[in-house]
Formats: sequence, C-alpha cells, structure tokens
Amino acid sequence: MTEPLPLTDRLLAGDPRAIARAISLIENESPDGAALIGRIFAKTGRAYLIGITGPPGAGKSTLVDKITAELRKRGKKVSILAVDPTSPFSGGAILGDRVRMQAHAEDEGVFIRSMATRGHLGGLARTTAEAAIVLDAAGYDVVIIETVGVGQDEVDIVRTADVSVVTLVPGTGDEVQALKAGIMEIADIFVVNKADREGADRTAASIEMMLSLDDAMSEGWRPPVLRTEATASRGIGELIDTIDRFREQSSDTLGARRRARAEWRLREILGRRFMQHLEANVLQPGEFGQWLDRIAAREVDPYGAAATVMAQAVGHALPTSPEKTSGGFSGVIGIDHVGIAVADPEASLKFFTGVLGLSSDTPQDVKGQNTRVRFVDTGDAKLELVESIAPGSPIATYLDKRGPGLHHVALRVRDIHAAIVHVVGAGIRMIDKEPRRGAHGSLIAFVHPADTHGVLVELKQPAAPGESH
Ligand SMILES: Nc1nc2c(ncn2[C@@H]2O[C@H](COP(=O)(O)OP(=O)(O)OP(=O)(O)O)[C@@H](O)[C@H]2O)c(=O)[nH]1
Ligand SMILES: [Mg+2]
Repeated sequence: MTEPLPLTDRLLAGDPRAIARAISLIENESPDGAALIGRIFAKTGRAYLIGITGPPGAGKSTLVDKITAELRKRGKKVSILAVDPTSPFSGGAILGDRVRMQAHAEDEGVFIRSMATRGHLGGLARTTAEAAIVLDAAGYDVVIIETVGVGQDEVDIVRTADVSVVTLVPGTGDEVQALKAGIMEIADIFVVNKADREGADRTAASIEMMLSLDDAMSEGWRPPVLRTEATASRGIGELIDTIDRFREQSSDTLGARRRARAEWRLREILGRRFMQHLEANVLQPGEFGQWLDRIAAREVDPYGAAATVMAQAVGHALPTSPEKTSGGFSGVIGIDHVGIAVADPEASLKFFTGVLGLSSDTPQDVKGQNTRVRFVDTGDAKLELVESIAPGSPIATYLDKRGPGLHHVALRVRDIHAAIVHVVGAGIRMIDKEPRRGAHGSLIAFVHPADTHGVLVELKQPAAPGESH
C-alpha cells in the first residue's frame, strides 16, 4: 500500500475532494489552512476572477450557470464560489443554486462551492479570496464569484475579483438604487438581465446616462451596458467576449489592481491577527470589557485606552502625539520632578537658587494636602520643594519620621487613568485610586510605597496646554 499523497499535492493535481477539504480548512480559519495557502500561493495568479454581483433575484446564479456552460465550450476549466448570507446548513438559496447548477455536476471541468458569509459584511465570506487561491492552484482557468445580493455592501467584490459584473433587472428602479449603493463605482461591466421583460431598454438607457454624467469615465474603460436573458442563454457569448476585452485592455492595470487587493488583504489580516493576539496574550480576562466600561463612563478616552493596550502589547509606549517619548508599558514618558520635603523653605531655596543659580516659580498651595510647593527648574526634570503649612499634613508626618530630604519621584504619564488601571492590574496598590488635582492643573496619583520598595512614586499627567493656571 502506498501512502496517500499530501493534501497540497492532491490539490495541485486538481483532486476535487482535496479542493473541498482545503476550502473547509480555510473557511474554519484553521492554522492548517493558512499553512496550505503558504505552500500554494507562489503557484497561483493564473486564474481570472470574475465577480458577479447585483440585487437578490436578479438572475446572478442563472447567469453564472450559463457563463459556465459557454466557457466550457471554449475549453476553460471553471470554478464557482457562490456566497450565501446564511449558515451553510440553513438551506434555501444554496440548494437553489445547487439545483440550478446541476447541469455541471458531472463535469470534471467544473467545481462548485457555496460559502457562508457567517455575518461578514461586504458581500463576501471572509475567506472567499483564499478559496479563490485554492481554485487557482487547482488549475481552474476561471473562478466565478457570485456575491450575496445585498445591494449595499458589495464593494468587497472589487477587492477580490479581476472584473466586476453588476447585474440589474428592468423596471425595479435598481438603476437608481445602484447609484445610491455606489455600485456605479465598482462595475466594470453592467448587465441588464431579464431582457425579455418590459423596460430593459429604459433601464439600460438610464445606466448609460448616469455613466455619461460621470467625469471619471471620460477616459479609460467605460463600462459597457449589456442585455442578457439568462434563462434562454441570450447575450451570454457577448458578455464573455466583453469580459475578455476588459481583461485584455486592463492587463496593464491588473497588477496594480491585484496589488491594491493585496494591501487591503494584508491590512485586514494583520488587523484581525493583532486583535487575536491582544485577546489571547495581552489582555487579562475581562479587561477589554473594563476598558469599554471606562470609556463609556468617560473616565478614559478611546485613544488613551488603545495607547495603553498597544503599549502592553508591543512592549513600549507608542506616541499618541508627535512629541518625543521614551518607553514604558504603563505610558510613562519621563521624570517630571523629584520631590524634596523641606523643613526650612528659605534655607533650601537659598541653596538651589542662590548657590546653584537655578530659578524657581512662585509657591502654590495644594488644597486638601496642607502643603505648599515650589518648583525649581533644573533645565530637565524639576525639583519640587514641598513644605507643610498645617500640622498633621502628610509632609509634616514625613518630616517628623524621617526628617527633611528626598521625598518622592514623579513620573510623567500620558494618561493617568490608563496608568492607574495598568498599575492596579499588575497587583500594585495605589494611595490614590482616582487621580486628584495637583499643582498647575495637573492630575496626580501616588502609588503605595509598600509596593514600590521604599520609593514614593507619584504619577503625574501634566495639564494640557492652555489648561494650567
Ligand atoms: N424572465 C427571466 N427570468 C430570469 C432570467 N434570469 C433568471 N431568471 C429567473 O429569476 C429568478 C432568480 O434567478 P437567480 O439566478 O436565482 O437569481 P440570483 O440573482 O442568483 O438570486 P439570489 O442569489 O437569491 O440573489 C429565477 O426564477 C430565474 O429563473 C431572465 O433572463 N428572464
Ligand atoms: Mg444566486
């Protein structure tokens, strides 16, 4: 007995069961699916991706069926991805598509697959683009993608297909809808299907008119407006000829279109992966919800929350403003000042200003603390001379216990609420669980020295420019 060939080999050989298995792996977003894409990607890029979109019931599936028949006559291998808005098991539309496309069931040159959007917006399943890569690798010349006809969110097709065919029907005002939904911008080719019905000419004419109003259409490809009667296979040959013509004339820009698509895909995948990383490795259980609560309560703004989470994730603070910053998981961006408990303010001041020649600002009383503070400018971090102005103040207690001298170090933070959340989240106690007003309109909070190994640490968020007084 021989070992069964690996999935990749069977897929590249065009085995339909391997294709089905590969697409399932991708749909389930399993790591095996991603690995598979990695192995086959370099071999792809040959298939032409045709997107068929339009409102529900416009005849997209019928059209796809007939296009497939015509392409088979022309010797092409054709695969179809029919995107369905519901779960893969709930039925209706998929079953309808299956029955409609039954004619190709026995044809080895045709592969048909339904994909559920699973709530993903944009008219495509999240993994439709990857499924198309699988079909490309399996040797299909054409991948036809029929998108869910929601009318509003079909822009995804542009980011996935090489040509977008927008299908409309006569007399339903779809042409106006189309404009509203921005379909005008995404169509490379318009099809007015059900041309056997009354009003097809009028519908085609009004699309033509809208196109003529669009300045951007004046040069380059102007989307042709075709008429088809899918049920009777009328106009199908012309549609395929038009697709071929578009393919030929857009061959110069196909690279750019695919690159734009690659950018969109990569950004989307990175965004999703980064979020997954945050949820799995960075955020504590329930932390995300806590951020939401804090934002809802206006305790922290979404940018501040994002900056803190990002900082935790990448290991250093990311600047929210262009100002130069240093690292720090907690959003610490520097030493603001060093606090010095002074027993004799005049004597201290004489040393710093008189002897060292530094300048000091006017003293300020900090309400609720019974202290008076004076900042000495060193050219870098400041020195904060703190004196007691009433017995029993924290500084008075400190002076009694330890005498004058170094009292605390104040670290400047970008967002004090976020910093407190971070510190508390690390199991460190705060003296101030909520920030309070410090001197000059700043917001400050002290970390409990019992948890900081003997150093009294103040977190300080300076007043925003114009806010201090
Ligand atoms: N009269 C007429 N009926 C058509 C034509 N093409 C399709 N139909 C019918 O229109 C109905 C809808 O066709 P589908 O092909 O399922 O349309 P669809 O756009 O795929 O529909 P959804 O996928 O549900 O959005 C079916 O009953 C078709 O037989 C046509 O050219 N003329
Ligand atoms: Mg359909």
